[in-house]
Amino acid sequence: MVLSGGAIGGAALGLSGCDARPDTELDPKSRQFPQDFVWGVASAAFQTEGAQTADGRGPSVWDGFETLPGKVIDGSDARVATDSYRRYAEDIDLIAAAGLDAYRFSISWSRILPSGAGAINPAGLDHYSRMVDALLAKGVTPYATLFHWDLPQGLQDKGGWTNRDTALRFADYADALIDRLGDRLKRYIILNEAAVHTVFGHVTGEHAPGLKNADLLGPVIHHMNLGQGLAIQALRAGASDLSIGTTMALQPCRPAGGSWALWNRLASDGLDGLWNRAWLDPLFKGAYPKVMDDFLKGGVVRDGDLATLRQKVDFLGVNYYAPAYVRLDLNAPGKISPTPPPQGAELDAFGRHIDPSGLYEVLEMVRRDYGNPPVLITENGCSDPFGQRPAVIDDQFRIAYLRRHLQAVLAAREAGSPIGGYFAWTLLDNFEWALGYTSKFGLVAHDRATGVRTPKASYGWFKALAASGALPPKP
Ligand code: IFM
Repeated sequence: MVLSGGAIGGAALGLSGCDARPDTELDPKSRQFPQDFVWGVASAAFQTEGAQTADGRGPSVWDGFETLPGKVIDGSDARVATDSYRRYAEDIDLIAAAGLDAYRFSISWSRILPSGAGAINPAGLDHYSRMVDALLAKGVTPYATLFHWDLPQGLQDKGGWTNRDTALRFADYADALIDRLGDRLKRYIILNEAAVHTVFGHVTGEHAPGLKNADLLGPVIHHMNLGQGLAIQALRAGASDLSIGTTMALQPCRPAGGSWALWNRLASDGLDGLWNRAWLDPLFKGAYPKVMDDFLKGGVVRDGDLATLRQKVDFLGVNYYAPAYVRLDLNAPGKISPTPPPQGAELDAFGRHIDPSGLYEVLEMVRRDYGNPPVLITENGCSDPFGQRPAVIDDQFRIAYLRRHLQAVLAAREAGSPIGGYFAWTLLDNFEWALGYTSKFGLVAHDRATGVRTPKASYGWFKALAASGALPPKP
């Protein structure tokens, strides 16, 4: 990762307990989740829907990006994906058959407004209306994410999130949704992992729109935060009985070399500011962390904006996979470089540290620094080994991953975090962005040749957990 010099401008020295803790230190007193705990699975439109030209959908930034040579490692695309635009009823059957309470999916902005703004496409709204009805008919509560990285290409052509106008258009989109779906769709998640879209889409260029310019960080971050504030206002103006949240990819940011590596602490504190706090501070405090000062120079933030960014949310969505390890790198344009996890750390298929205590740590941060809001774990899960074909059906490694992270959730609840639900990522093996289909996160395998869906061992395990609410101990 490469971030501009501003990234470390506000970094403060000082130690915060940031080293991994063994699972045994997170042993909860009780392994029982409460009766009203929400069990669900999560997905995203671009990764599952396919049907990219159906019913008047306009292109998103990912449509063009996925066709560029070298951008998706297996040369694949999401033109069909899991075909869930057409086969959503089968997906819903799987969710209902597992006895899950909720389905978190995302809405494709360019199905509703094909060029991102202007005329509404009723056929796009009809699709999600049918889907919401189908979920409700099966007793599954829909949670809709408004933005999961698939910005309409029409808006990208005008600067995308670097352009303040995109924030206003986002509010129009929210308005169109509440107008048509608000009588039945009551739970909304505004942004998904805005930090990932910002950094990988605008700084490293690994995701759409494929830009590589750290100077864009300030405008992109601010306009996404602004769009979020305006969208929340639009939703609340349309209905008074909504539950609205937003989802962040929270990561403990750890210095290479451990807590005493003071130089590297400059980098890890800088990353914490940009990755976590540049989103949490505006929402909960109406301010940006100091690290953002350099990035926001030149009038990006206008009078009145900060009040718009600070909105009441009914929950914070936390996505967690792994901690980030970084070092100070004066020769890198950004001075922050990613480093491998410490030697001996247990790694996932991405080479990331499998560390449930990192989840506990970010929940602790939310509790301590942001007023302890209600939390939903809106994503957590792990991939098969890269390139694994066919998918691992007896996926004991995934069961272990889920169990260990849910143990951290129980421990965080006992420490006082009001965590009301957990959504596994994801229902079906699907299009994993730049990794194409080489990475499989599903509780259910998807055969791309036939479309057949085959539940894995983890699906059965999660089903039993949702039924009992009792987390099994380590076998
Ligand atoms: O597939 C992604 C998802 O789109 C966002 N969160 C992380 C998942 C796994 O990498």
